[in-house]
Amino acid sequence: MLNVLKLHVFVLMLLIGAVATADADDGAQGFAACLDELAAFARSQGIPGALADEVLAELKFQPRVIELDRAQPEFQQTFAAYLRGRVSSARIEQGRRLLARHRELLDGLTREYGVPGHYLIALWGMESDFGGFTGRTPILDSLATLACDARRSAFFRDELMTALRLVERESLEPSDMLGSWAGAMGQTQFMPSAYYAHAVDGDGDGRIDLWGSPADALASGANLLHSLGWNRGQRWGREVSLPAEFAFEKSGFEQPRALAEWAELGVRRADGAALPIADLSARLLLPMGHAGPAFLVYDNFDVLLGWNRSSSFAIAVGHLADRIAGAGALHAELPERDVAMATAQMAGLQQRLAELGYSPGEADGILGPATRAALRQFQLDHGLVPDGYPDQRTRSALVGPGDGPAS
Ligand SMILES: [Ca+2]
Repeated sequence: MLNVLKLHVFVLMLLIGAVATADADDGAQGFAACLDELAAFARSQGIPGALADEVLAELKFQPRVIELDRAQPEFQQTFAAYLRGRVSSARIEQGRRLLARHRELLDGLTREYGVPGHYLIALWGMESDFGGFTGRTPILDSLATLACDARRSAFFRDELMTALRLVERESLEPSDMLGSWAGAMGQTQFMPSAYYAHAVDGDGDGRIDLWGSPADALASGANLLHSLGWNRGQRWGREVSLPAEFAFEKSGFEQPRALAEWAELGVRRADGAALPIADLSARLLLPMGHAGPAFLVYDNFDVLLGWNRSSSFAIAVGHLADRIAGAGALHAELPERDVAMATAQMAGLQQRLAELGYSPGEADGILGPATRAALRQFQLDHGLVPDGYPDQRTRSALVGPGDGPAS
């Protein structure tokens, strides 16, 4: 029975063209064999054999890429540090200049795709500092190295295949395809699959060049957001102010409420004005807990999460877009005393929550929606402000005082 099963698995692997994986340790040797299998797989996918052989033969194993893929940040950056790093005054000013310079193109993109220009400029700034830095790693090397590594083999094999199709379709020179260590390319930092499916020719020269053409990058960003379901005429969300007495347990990504309901709960615009009257569903996010800024986010926030699954990223894009369009700084102070938590410390909190019967999700050291929901429940049960944020009081209640840096 076991042998039959093994045979089935073997046949299945042949059928799906499974690729042997090379350990970082046996590096180059396993890599050569893996490249042969990738070439065979490429042919089975209808990629011209001559092209695949020629491109793959030149690829080099990149041990540094494996190191970066394994690296866990020692500390999770605080939201305040993240936001300061990405929404700087220099970036806002350059964004405003570029918004003016590309006005005509951007207006056309808004008509066609529904996305206002300031969001496209903000994403351009976030991804590559407006084309100033697009990465220096040969991405075909990166993709092949990761495809030949066990951890995420199938995902990167498919991205490598798409990259080969791009070489053919866009007549790209493989050695010119530089990007991030994980294979993101050009001024929008698209993975090959996004480039292939969503990039468009913005300057009308008949080619899609995400490295050299700002117009192609901006149009491609607009097309991707449109494909992800951008709602024309709606914002990403906004900063809000909360009343002195507020039921913080109503916050969180998984708890949508009608805008009118938030207004009834006393939520106002950050400047104190009433919320707009609109038939919108919104969620209240408190990235730094009750002591930090509060945001109501709308459906377009989820569209930004489709670009990059990080709430900090999506808030930073939305806020940067607002600033580029002329808005002022956040009304709330970003708490200065907030200390970055070590990844291990955060994982310890998650483990403790699970031991106590809460459901924080995987103990990965990342403060995601499930962990925040578990923290809110724990805080409610222990008479703490239920904001889903592990401030010092909450950490002490969970694991006892004296654990980790005071904040
Ligand atoms: Ca073009």
